[in-house]
Amino acid sequence: MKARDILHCDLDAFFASVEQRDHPEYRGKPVIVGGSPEARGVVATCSYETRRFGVHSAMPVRRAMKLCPEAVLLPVDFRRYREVSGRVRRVWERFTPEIEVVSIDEAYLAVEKGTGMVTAAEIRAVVSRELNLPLSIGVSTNKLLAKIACGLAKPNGLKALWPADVPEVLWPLPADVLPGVGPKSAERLAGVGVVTVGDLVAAPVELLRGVLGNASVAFQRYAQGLDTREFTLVRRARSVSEETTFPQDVADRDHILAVLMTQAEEVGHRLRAGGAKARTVTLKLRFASFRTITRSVTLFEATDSGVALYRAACELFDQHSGRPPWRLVGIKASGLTAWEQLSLLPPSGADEKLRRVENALDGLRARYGRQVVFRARRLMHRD
Ligand code: TTP
Ligand code: MG
Repeated sequence: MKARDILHCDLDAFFASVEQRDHPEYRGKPVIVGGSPEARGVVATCSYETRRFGVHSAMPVRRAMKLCPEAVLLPVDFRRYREVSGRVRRVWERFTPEIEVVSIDEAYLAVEKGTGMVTAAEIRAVVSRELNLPLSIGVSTNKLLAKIACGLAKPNGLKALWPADVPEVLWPLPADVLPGVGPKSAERLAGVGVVTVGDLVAAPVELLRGVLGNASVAFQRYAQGLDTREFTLVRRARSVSEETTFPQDVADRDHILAVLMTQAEEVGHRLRAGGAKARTVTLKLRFASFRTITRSVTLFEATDSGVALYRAACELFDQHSGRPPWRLVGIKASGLTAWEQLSLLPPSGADEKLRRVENALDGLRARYGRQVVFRARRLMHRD
């Protein structure tokens, strides 16, 4: 398994945030989403304004309304939240094909080592800008530390928790920050003098066995920040794509090619970030008449190179460009293969050189964000 940075992404007060976004009059107010008190409903979630009053998920709504009488109580609109959840996932898929979806508002993403924080900041910016929702992200080298970091980042924050920070940051925290240590276990641990994560590391395993049973060894490993759980791709993106609808129809071939180059580089970057290569390149074109065509080509060898994707798209464009002007252009890379299945053919000298250039670009981008890298062609046509 290639070394990766792991992101744990979790939307803040998800159902309540969607309601606050769609109904500006609820913003900044305590909001509870849940069943009706008459039907003995429970709280699905509540906005952070409500949490100050001690209200939390799974609490009876009747009790919650006593704790926070001014709260706005809203019914659960699952269809809406599912739809929003799908949009959020599509944002995640723009950044990496390696996604482990955990729940309606939560996922682990694996990205190239060293790029975790920059990618996380970009994801948060996109979710804020395009979906107007607060998202917290924790970054580390394994799922456990990423999830804990996300909890520390909440609400609406970004935090890294690297293995080297474990003694200083993780050990002073209460033991129940570890996933799986619920309030009941925490109470019983406190009974034997184990209050913090650090106490858990230091405690003799026989002492813990009385409280946590057979899981004691696993929890002690967690307490040291160790986590060897596999990254399970519940849902691996089947394609990576980019498309652009122009504010005004474009009749200039060079302009189209410049946009395709930008898109191809973006798609190539995302493939490399996710450790995947694509076998098929699809060009999408929409004409002024709204007629839309897609044309594909299967490559001789799978690629993650922006230039190779661009070349294929360019050829497709020249074969199928039809009559200008164009309204939309897009590129899709599909037929994704993972690292293990890559070609065994040795790369040719030219490929090797290109690979070095693209690695350098990825490095720049990892350090300075996606805006830093422009090729001359893109600069010519930048809006
Ligand atoms: P969570 O991510 O656990 O909670 P949250 O997003 O509301 O708040 P935060 O992550 O900031 O702590 O759950 C996601 C959604 O799932 C939540 O908005 C509502 C729903 N949910 C329930 O319906 N019942 C529950 O008991 C929990 C925990 C969540
Ligand atoms: Mg959440």
